[in-house]
Amino acid sequence: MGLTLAEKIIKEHLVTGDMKAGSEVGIRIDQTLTQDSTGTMAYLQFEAMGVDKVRTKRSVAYIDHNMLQSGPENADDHLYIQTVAKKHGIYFSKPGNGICHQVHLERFSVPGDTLLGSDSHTPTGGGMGMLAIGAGGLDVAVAMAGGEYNIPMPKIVNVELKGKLKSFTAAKDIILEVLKHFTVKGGVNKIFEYTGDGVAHLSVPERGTITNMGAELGATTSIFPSDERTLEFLKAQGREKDYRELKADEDAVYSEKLVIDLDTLEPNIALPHSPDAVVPVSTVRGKKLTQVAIGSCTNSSYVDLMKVASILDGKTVHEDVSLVVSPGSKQVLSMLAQNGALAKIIGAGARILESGCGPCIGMGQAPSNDGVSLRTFNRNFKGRCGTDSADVYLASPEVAAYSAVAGFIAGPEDFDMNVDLDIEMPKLFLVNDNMVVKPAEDGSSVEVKRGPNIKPFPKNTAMKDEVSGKALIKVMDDVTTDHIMPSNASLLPYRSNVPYLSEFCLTPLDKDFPRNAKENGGGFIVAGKNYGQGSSREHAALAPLYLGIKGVIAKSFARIHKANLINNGILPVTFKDEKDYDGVDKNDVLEINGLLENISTGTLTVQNVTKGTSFDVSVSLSEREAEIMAAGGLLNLMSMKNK
Ligand code: MIC
Ligand code: SF4
Repeated sequence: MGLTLAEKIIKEHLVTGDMKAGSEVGIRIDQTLTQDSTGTMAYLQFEAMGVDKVRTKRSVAYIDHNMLQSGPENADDHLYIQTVAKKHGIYFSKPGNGICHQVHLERFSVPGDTLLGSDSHTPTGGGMGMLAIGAGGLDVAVAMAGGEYNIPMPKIVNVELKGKLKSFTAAKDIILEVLKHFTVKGGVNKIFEYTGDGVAHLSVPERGTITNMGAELGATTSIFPSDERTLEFLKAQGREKDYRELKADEDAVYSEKLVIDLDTLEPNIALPHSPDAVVPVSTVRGKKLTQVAIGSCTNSSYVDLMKVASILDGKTVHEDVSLVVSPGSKQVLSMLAQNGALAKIIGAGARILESGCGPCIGMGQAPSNDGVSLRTFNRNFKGRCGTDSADVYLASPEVAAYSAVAGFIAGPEDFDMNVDLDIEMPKLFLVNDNMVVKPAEDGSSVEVKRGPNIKPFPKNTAMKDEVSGKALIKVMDDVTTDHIMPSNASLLPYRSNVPYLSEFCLTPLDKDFPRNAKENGGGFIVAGKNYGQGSSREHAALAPLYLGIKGVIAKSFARIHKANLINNGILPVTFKDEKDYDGVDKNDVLEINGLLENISTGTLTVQNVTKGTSFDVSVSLSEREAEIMAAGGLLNLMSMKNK
């Protein structure tokens, strides 16, 4: 029986376990990436492991999330990351060099390598035929120290692309179509593997748009084959030597299959407030806009922005619309500047932001109250843009540019068919890596600079046999990490300061949660399905840990968040019977006994002391995870083992 491409790469990197869907495998990691907002924690944790030099082939620390420097906090963080990187063998990508995923695709990605990144959109590298996975900072720190990375062996889903996109449809429309089909819950513990004759018509950056936003499916990752188009991209980046052909066997077996006909695909749009609320653009055509934002790690490649420039050429952005454009990397921005496309974009009345995450993570450009924003990004969760009452739609750069001029969401009937959107990927990109600082050959004399914003991370204590406490909050399905640990312009500078951040934990859902948790000495979180979807931010586990949260009882979990809870010794359990969710109310006192003995059996009983009832929950942990839980978190376990 043949292997899928993902299986081949896992097999090549397999350290422990057997590749049976659902059972845990440990894989060797070739490359890591971090960004500033998760990076500080990851490097503090790495330092705690006492390893001099990273043991990966390539590790890169990017600064792209928080670059406003509205106070000294994030400049301090950047300095910490820069010095810690230099000392320990890590490349450092300076602020302004670009968004981690875009730059990594351009300059560091290698087909067939494994990449672990402390950011949920790390799967962008799947566009290059890498097995690229997002994880919490601690898992990335372990990988930098040479440790394996553990995941439940995913099921492999096949998405077959047939035909060729019409000139005004885009890679974004493909991934929106996949999201419409599978939803934000549909990808957990699955890898999406793209095949079919349509693949050959997509360039590496276009493939990157698709694998990037595969994160919104909750998927482990997404991957494309490495083929002629991959070689073409690597050649254009002056990295031909990194090429290797890779594809699935002809007789590979997939667990599910979706076929998308590119010839008939129409432009899509995701409605507020979820990336899977996808409809054809034509159904919301005419909706008035106040803002259009083009950029993010999903859609800010050279070709994306060249299309935008062609559409905007000689036009004027509608008077009621603010158009902001953030090119994905220094490479993209300099090429647009050199060939005149930037002048076309500026000429139309766009505002140019630096190459970074910017508005995507709420660092500036919050829309007005009740504003309507159309963005080329990957997430539109309520409040993420910085304005609770705003409505955010997600679409392709083409739709965004036409809409900016029209002043409303534009449908195909508003597109100017005379504009040539058949933009070829350049034969040679402008390569200038002078914003990438190399690590020291010998880091022993490099001094790591720690500003006052860098506080120690909280640590748990060994698991006790009995845990009890109040249900401090009861939340609905699809709670995102943006709800658990909001990230906006005022909070992002404090990513190295968990005590401060914890004062905002879960406040979008319950203003009193942090105070309530502290007053009660901690307790439980009760949740619906897909708890913790969205980002990889470990802060969504660290802040609850700081507030004394002992366990989360949910209908189901998002993969990365569940791993982050376990790594920090917070018990993640699921209702055996989902109906029991209805029987728990906020402030009920809950108790779980016999944890030490029963944690590996798969079932625990929760006593609802307030109601005098009880219900069963499942605890699905691998042996390794049960060991981590018992030690009160991964760092405790590692230091116990090192003694
Ligand atoms: C995001 O898109 O939400 C982020 C900000 O990039 C996060 C990482 C973080 O919270 O720092 C992610 O996607 O993992
Ligand atoms: Fe940055 Fe947005 Fe991409 Fe996250 S999703 S890495 S915030 S651009």
